[in-house]
Amino acid sequence: MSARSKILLLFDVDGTLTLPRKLVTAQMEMFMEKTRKLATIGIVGGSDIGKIAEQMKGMNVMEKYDYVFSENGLVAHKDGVLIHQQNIAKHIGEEKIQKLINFSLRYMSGLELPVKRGTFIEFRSGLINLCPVGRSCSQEERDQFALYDAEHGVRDKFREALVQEFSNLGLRFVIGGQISIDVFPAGWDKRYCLQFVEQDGYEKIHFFGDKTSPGGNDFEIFSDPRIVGHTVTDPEDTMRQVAEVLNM
Ligand code: M1P
Repeated sequence: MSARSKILLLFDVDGTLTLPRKLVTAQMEMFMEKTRKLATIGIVGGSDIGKIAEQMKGMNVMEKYDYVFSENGLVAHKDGVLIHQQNIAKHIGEEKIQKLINFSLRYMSGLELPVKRGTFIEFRSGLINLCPVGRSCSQEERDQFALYDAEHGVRDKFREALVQEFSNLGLRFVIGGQISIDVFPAGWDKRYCLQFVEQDGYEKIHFFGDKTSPGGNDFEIFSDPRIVGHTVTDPEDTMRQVAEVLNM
Protein backbone atom coordinates (compact mmCIF):
# COMPACT_ATOMS: atom_id res chain seq x y z
CA MET A 1 0.00 0.00 0.00
CA SER A 2 1.56 3.34 -1.04
CA ALA A 3 1.75 6.21 1.47
CA ARG A 4 -0.70 8.11 -0.72
CA SER A 5 -3.35 5.47 -0.30
CA LYS A 6 -2.96 5.24 3.49
CA ILE A 7 -3.85 8.82 4.36
CA LEU A 8 -6.92 10.74 3.28
CA LEU A 9 -7.15 14.49 3.77
CA LEU A 10 -10.63 16.01 3.49
CA PHE A 11 -11.07 19.76 3.14
CA ASP A 12 -13.94 22.17 3.64
CA VAL A 13 -14.02 24.93 0.96
CA ASP A 14 -14.99 28.40 2.28
CA GLY A 15 -12.51 29.64 4.88
CA THR A 16 -10.35 26.52 4.42
CA LEU A 17 -9.27 26.08 0.77
CA THR A 18 -10.47 29.56 -0.23
CA LEU A 19 -11.55 32.74 1.47
CA PRO A 20 -15.40 32.75 1.79
CA ARG A 21 -16.96 32.50 -1.72
CA LYS A 22 -13.63 33.55 -3.29
CA LEU A 23 -11.57 31.72 -5.93
CA VAL A 24 -8.83 29.30 -4.96
CA THR A 25 -5.39 30.94 -5.26
CA ALA A 26 -2.61 29.67 -7.52
CA GLN A 27 -0.55 29.13 -4.38
CA MET A 28 -3.17 26.79 -2.88
CA GLU A 29 -3.49 24.93 -6.21
CA MET A 30 0.26 24.31 -6.33
CA PHE A 31 0.27 23.28 -2.69
CA MET A 32 -2.52 20.74 -3.26
CA GLU A 33 -0.69 19.30 -6.26
CA LYS A 34 2.30 18.60 -4.00
CA THR A 35 0.03 17.30 -1.23
CA ARG A 36 -1.63 14.83 -3.59
CA LYS A 37 1.72 13.09 -4.14
CA LEU A 38 1.75 12.22 -0.43
CA ALA A 39 -1.92 11.65 0.41
CA THR A 40 -5.31 11.08 -1.13
CA ILE A 41 -7.28 14.34 -1.10
CA GLY A 42 -10.96 15.23 -1.10
CA ILE A 43 -13.29 18.19 -0.81
CA VAL A 44 -16.37 18.17 1.40
CA GLY A 45 -18.35 21.38 0.98
CA GLY A 46 -21.85 22.51 1.90
CA SER A 47 -22.31 24.28 -1.45
CA ASP A 48 -23.61 22.62 -4.59
CA ILE A 49 -21.22 21.33 -7.24
CA GLY A 50 -21.69 24.43 -9.42
CA LYS A 51 -20.48 26.79 -6.70
CA ILE A 52 -17.62 24.55 -5.65
CA ALA A 53 -16.43 24.21 -9.26
CA GLU A 54 -16.68 27.98 -9.72
CA GLN A 55 -14.51 28.62 -6.65
CA MET A 56 -12.02 25.89 -7.62
CA LYS A 57 -11.77 27.40 -11.15
CA GLY A 58 -13.74 24.86 -13.16
CA MET A 59 -15.22 21.38 -13.32
CA ASN A 60 -11.72 19.94 -13.66
CA VAL A 61 -11.69 20.17 -9.86
CA MET A 62 -12.78 16.53 -10.33
CA GLU A 63 -9.35 15.73 -11.78
CA LYS A 64 -7.46 17.61 -9.10
CA TYR A 65 -9.10 15.90 -6.10
CA ASP A 66 -9.77 12.20 -5.60
CA TYR A 67 -13.17 12.88 -4.03
CA VAL A 68 -15.47 15.86 -4.47
CA PHE A 69 -18.35 15.80 -1.99
CA SER A 70 -20.77 18.66 -2.62
CA GLU A 71 -23.81 19.40 -0.42
CA ASN A 72 -22.02 17.51 2.41
CA GLY A 73 -21.60 14.42 0.19
CA LEU A 74 -25.28 14.23 -0.66
CA VAL A 75 -23.88 14.57 -4.16
CA ALA A 76 -20.68 12.49 -4.28
CA HIS A 77 -17.98 12.19 -6.97
CA LYS A 78 -15.03 9.81 -6.84
CA ASP A 79 -12.31 9.96 -9.52
CA GLY A 80 -14.61 12.30 -11.45
CA VAL A 81 -17.53 9.86 -11.48
CA LEU A 82 -20.88 10.57 -9.81
CA ILE A 83 -21.31 7.76 -7.29
CA HIS A 84 -24.27 9.04 -5.25
CA GLN A 85 -27.02 11.67 -5.27
CA GLN A 86 -29.62 12.27 -2.55
CA ASN A 87 -33.01 13.87 -2.96
CA ILE A 88 -34.31 15.91 -0.02
CA ALA A 89 -37.81 16.40 -1.43
CA LYS A 90 -38.40 12.65 -1.74
CA HIS A 91 -36.91 12.04 1.68
CA ILE A 92 -38.94 14.60 3.66
CA GLY A 93 -42.09 14.70 1.57
CA GLU A 94 -43.85 17.61 -0.10
CA GLU A 95 -46.12 18.54 2.81
CA LYS A 96 -43.26 19.11 5.25
CA ILE A 97 -41.14 20.83 2.61
CA GLN A 98 -43.93 23.35 2.00
CA LYS A 99 -44.40 23.98 5.72
CA LEU A 100 -40.71 24.76 5.98
CA ILE A 101 -40.67 26.97 2.90
CA ASN A 102 -43.80 28.88 3.92
CA PHE A 103 -42.55 29.46 7.46
CA SER A 104 -39.15 30.61 6.18
CA LEU A 105 -40.60 33.01 3.62
CA ARG A 106 -42.94 34.46 6.26
CA TYR A 107 -40.08 34.87 8.73
CA MET A 108 -37.73 36.47 6.19
CA SER A 109 -40.45 38.79 4.93
CA GLY A 110 -40.60 40.32 8.42
CA LEU A 111 -36.88 41.14 8.51
CA GLU A 112 -35.52 44.60 7.87
CA LEU A 113 -31.91 44.51 6.75
CA PRO A 114 -29.47 47.03 5.23
CA VAL A 115 -30.43 45.57 1.81
CA LYS A 116 -32.56 42.68 0.54
CA ARG A 117 -32.15 41.14 -2.90
CA GLY A 118 -33.52 37.98 -4.56
CA THR A 119 -33.44 34.16 -4.21
CA PHE A 120 -34.20 33.78 -0.53
CA ILE A 121 -34.53 30.02 -0.83
CA GLU A 122 -32.32 27.79 -2.95
CA PHE A 123 -33.58 24.25 -3.40
CA ARG A 124 -30.67 21.88 -3.95
CA SER A 125 -30.41 18.16 -4.47
CA GLY A 126 -29.78 17.19 -0.86
CA LEU A 127 -30.39 20.37 1.15
CA ILE A 128 -32.30 23.62 1.27
CA ASN A 129 -30.45 26.91 1.65
CA LEU A 130 -32.24 29.83 3.34
CA CYS A 131 -30.77 33.27 2.77
CA PRO A 132 -32.26 36.40 4.45
CA VAL A 133 -30.35 38.89 2.25
CA GLY A 134 -31.04 36.89 -0.94
CA ARG A 135 -28.45 34.84 -2.81
CA SER A 136 -28.45 37.24 -5.77
CA CYS A 137 -26.76 39.95 -3.66
CA SER A 138 -23.45 41.38 -4.87
CA GLN A 139 -20.13 40.62 -3.17
CA GLU A 140 -20.26 44.02 -1.48
CA GLU A 141 -23.82 43.38 -0.21
CA ARG A 142 -22.76 39.91 0.98
CA ASP A 143 -19.89 41.39 3.01
CA GLN A 144 -22.21 44.08 4.36
CA PHE A 145 -24.73 41.44 5.48
CA ALA A 146 -21.99 39.34 7.11
CA LEU A 147 -20.95 42.34 9.23
CA TYR A 148 -24.55 43.23 10.08
CA ASP A 149 -25.26 39.60 11.00
CA ALA A 150 -22.22 39.40 13.27
CA GLU A 151 -23.56 42.41 15.17
CA HIS A 152 -27.30 41.63 15.15
CA GLY A 153 -27.40 37.80 15.09
CA VAL A 154 -29.94 37.71 12.24
CA ARG A 155 -29.15 34.11 11.32
CA ASP A 156 -28.82 32.94 14.94
CA LYS A 157 -32.34 34.24 15.69
CA PHE A 158 -33.74 32.79 12.46
CA ARG A 159 -32.09 29.46 13.26
CA GLU A 160 -33.59 29.43 16.77
CA ALA A 161 -37.05 30.12 15.33
CA LEU A 162 -36.63 27.26 12.86
CA VAL A 163 -35.44 24.85 15.53
CA GLN A 164 -38.44 25.73 17.70
CA GLU A 165 -40.98 25.48 14.93
CA PHE A 166 -39.70 22.26 13.37
CA SER A 167 -38.33 20.35 16.36
CA ASN A 168 -40.46 17.34 15.36
CA LEU A 169 -39.30 17.04 11.74
CA GLY A 170 -35.84 15.62 12.40
CA LEU A 171 -34.18 18.46 10.51
CA ARG A 172 -30.87 20.22 11.17
CA PHE A 173 -30.41 23.97 10.68
CA VAL A 174 -26.78 24.88 10.23
CA ILE A 175 -24.87 28.11 9.67
CA GLY A 176 -22.20 27.18 7.11
CA GLY A 177 -21.14 30.28 5.22
CA GLN A 178 -21.54 34.06 5.46
CA ILE A 179 -25.15 34.79 4.55
CA SER A 180 -27.31 31.69 4.79
CA ILE A 181 -28.56 28.67 6.73
CA ASP A 182 -28.48 25.11 5.40
CA VAL A 183 -31.39 22.78 6.19
CA PHE A 184 -31.15 19.00 5.89
CA PRO A 185 -32.35 15.85 7.68
CA ALA A 186 -30.45 14.78 10.82
CA GLY A 187 -27.42 12.74 9.82
CA TRP A 188 -27.04 14.49 6.46
CA ASP A 189 -24.24 16.71 7.77
CA LYS A 190 -20.67 16.37 6.48
CA ARG A 191 -20.30 12.95 8.17
CA TYR A 192 -22.58 11.70 5.40
CA CYS A 193 -19.60 11.56 3.02
CA LEU A 194 -17.66 9.17 5.26
CA GLN A 195 -19.65 6.14 4.07
CA PHE A 196 -18.03 6.58 0.65
CA VAL A 197 -14.44 6.65 1.92
CA GLU A 198 -14.63 4.08 4.73
CA GLN A 199 -14.69 1.18 2.31
CA ASP A 200 -11.46 2.44 0.70
CA GLY A 201 -9.41 1.36 3.74
CA TYR A 202 -7.49 4.48 4.81
CA GLU A 203 -5.37 4.19 7.96
CA LYS A 204 -6.05 7.81 8.87
CA ILE A 205 -8.60 10.34 7.71
CA HIS A 206 -7.96 14.00 8.51
CA PHE A 207 -10.50 16.78 8.13
CA PHE A 208 -9.66 20.49 7.90
CA GLY A 209 -12.39 23.09 8.41
CA ASP A 210 -13.05 26.51 9.87
CA LYS A 211 -16.62 26.13 11.21
CA THR A 212 -15.82 23.42 13.75
CA SER A 213 -17.72 24.80 16.77
CA PRO A 214 -21.24 23.53 17.68
CA GLY A 215 -23.79 24.96 15.22
CA GLY A 216 -21.14 25.29 12.48
CA ASN A 217 -21.34 22.99 9.45
CA ASP A 218 -17.95 21.39 10.11
CA PHE A 219 -18.71 20.48 13.73
CA GLU A 220 -20.04 16.93 13.33
CA ILE A 221 -17.36 15.62 10.99
CA PHE A 222 -14.66 17.43 12.97
CA SER A 223 -15.74 15.65 16.18
CA ASP A 224 -16.38 12.23 14.61
CA PRO A 225 -14.25 9.46 16.18
CA ARG A 226 -13.26 8.18 12.71
CA ILE A 227 -11.63 11.52 11.93
CA VAL A 228 -8.59 13.50 13.04
CA GLY A 229 -10.08 17.00 13.08
CA HIS A 230 -8.19 20.25 12.47
CA THR A 231 -9.62 23.72 13.00
CA VAL A 232 -8.14 26.25 10.58
CA THR A 233 -8.46 30.02 10.54
CA ASP A 234 -7.92 30.61 6.80
CA PRO A 235 -6.29 29.01 3.70
CA GLU A 236 -2.78 30.01 4.84
CA ASP A 237 -3.38 28.18 8.11
CA THR A 238 -4.68 25.14 6.18
CA MET A 239 -1.42 24.92 4.23
CA ARG A 240 0.59 25.28 7.42
CA GLN A 241 -1.33 22.54 9.22
CA VAL A 242 -1.28 20.14 6.24
CA ALA A 243 2.50 20.61 5.91
CA GLU A 244 2.80 19.74 9.60
CA VAL A 245 0.70 16.58 9.28
CA LEU A 246 2.62 15.33 6.23
CA ASN A 247 6.07 16.55 7.35
CA MET A 248 6.44 18.54 4.11
O1 M1P B 1 -19.21 27.36 3.12
C1 M1P B 1 -20.24 26.52 2.77
C2 M1P B 1 -21.52 27.30 2.56
O2 M1P B 1 -21.33 28.16 1.43
C3 M1P B 1 -22.42 28.96 1.10
O3 M1P B 1 -22.72 29.78 2.21
P1 M1P B 1 -23.01 31.37 2.12
O4 M1P B 1 -23.56 31.64 0.79
O5 M1P B 1 -23.93 31.60 3.28
O6 M1P B 1 -21.68 32.04 2.34
C4 M1P B 1 -23.65 28.12 0.82
O7 M1P B 1 -23.46 27.44 -0.38
C5 M1P B 1 -23.91 27.13 1.95
O8 M1P B 1 -24.90 26.22 1.55
C6 M1P B 1 -22.65 26.36 2.28
O9 M1P B 1 -22.86 25.53 3.41
